[in-house]
Amino acid sequence: MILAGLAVVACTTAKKAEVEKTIAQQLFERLDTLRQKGYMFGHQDDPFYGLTWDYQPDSSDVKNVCGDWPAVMGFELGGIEMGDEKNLDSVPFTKMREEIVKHHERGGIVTISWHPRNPVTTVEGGGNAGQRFPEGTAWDVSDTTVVKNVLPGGSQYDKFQTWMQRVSEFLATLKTGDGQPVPIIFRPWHENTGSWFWWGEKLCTADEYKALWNMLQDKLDADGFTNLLWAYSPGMAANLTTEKYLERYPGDDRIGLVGIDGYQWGSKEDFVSQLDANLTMLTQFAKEHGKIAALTECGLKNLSDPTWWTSTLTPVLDMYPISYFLVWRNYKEEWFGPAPSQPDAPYFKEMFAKENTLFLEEIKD
Ligand code: BMA
Repeated sequence: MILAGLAVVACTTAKKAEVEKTIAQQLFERLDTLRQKGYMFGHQDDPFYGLTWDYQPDSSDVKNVCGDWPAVMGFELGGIEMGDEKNLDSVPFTKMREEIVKHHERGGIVTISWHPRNPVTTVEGGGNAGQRFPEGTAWDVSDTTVVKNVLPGGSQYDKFQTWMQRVSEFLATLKTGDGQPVPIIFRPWHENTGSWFWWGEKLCTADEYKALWNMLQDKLDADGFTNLLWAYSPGMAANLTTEKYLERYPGDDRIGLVGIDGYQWGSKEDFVSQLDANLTMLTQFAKEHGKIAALTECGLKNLSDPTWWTSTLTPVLDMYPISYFLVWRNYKEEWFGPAPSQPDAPYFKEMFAKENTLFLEEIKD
């Protein structure tokens, strides 16, 4: 009897734990399961604009090439901190909210990045007030004390608290019709081992970087977000060893997904060998630390080699247990995704047809 009673208690507890899994934990498990089928394709700003269109309902260059939506869609918060109505790439935040919820409801996965302006050098009104790139933007590295200045005791502390509050308020609106928060891979402070953003390697110490990370994470935790799977993603680099990766890593208790951002800017050979070496390190790291690995950003600008998808990228990705790769946006002057009637479209379709590349239809529950 006692034993039976205990069994009931144990069973109820297990059930409760199941029920109490946070949305972020459930997302982690979903990614972990899907990874066994293959790796997902992701595209930044997919539903907003493409090479020949802007803001048409239910459109997507990817879908117009292969017939399916990307499994993962990336969205960008830059500008929300200023209270702007549109992000730094002119996407209205109201549209962004709609498309985030829509993609989640059609069974897709959402990831969010943030390129906040430089709190020291921006002026009130930011780009809209006439500041010219890179002045005042995330890419403005003219002042090397920005991170220090947003931390407690710094001159920009109060301003930055407001900026984080605006992020929090936007994230709080990402809910389905019945009030359920959308699961999100949240990926702030990325490419931090380079020095092109104000939170980059030469712009702050490792301790300052971690304090910056923690300040944002602690704030959003305190605000009650349990739907954010936190992703850490330095840039691909020749020297990206495990030690290097760990130098600014916020810690196993803070991170669910580990990534790298790696573009091909030079030769195919250099890209392939660096990607290969970095993914070896990353997937080993993920295994040892119990994390999901992903190529959180990648691409070849304007697909200058149309065969890139199948000749360069996937032969490397096929060798590693990554969750997804995401290519950046199809901006008319600089695009990383496929588009109809572009020379890379047939190669993209070939990649789409591969068994282990996952698009929306293959990941829906
Ligand atoms: C960059 C470029 C910029 C854009 C930024 C944020 O890599 O695409 O044009 O503003 O990402 O999306």
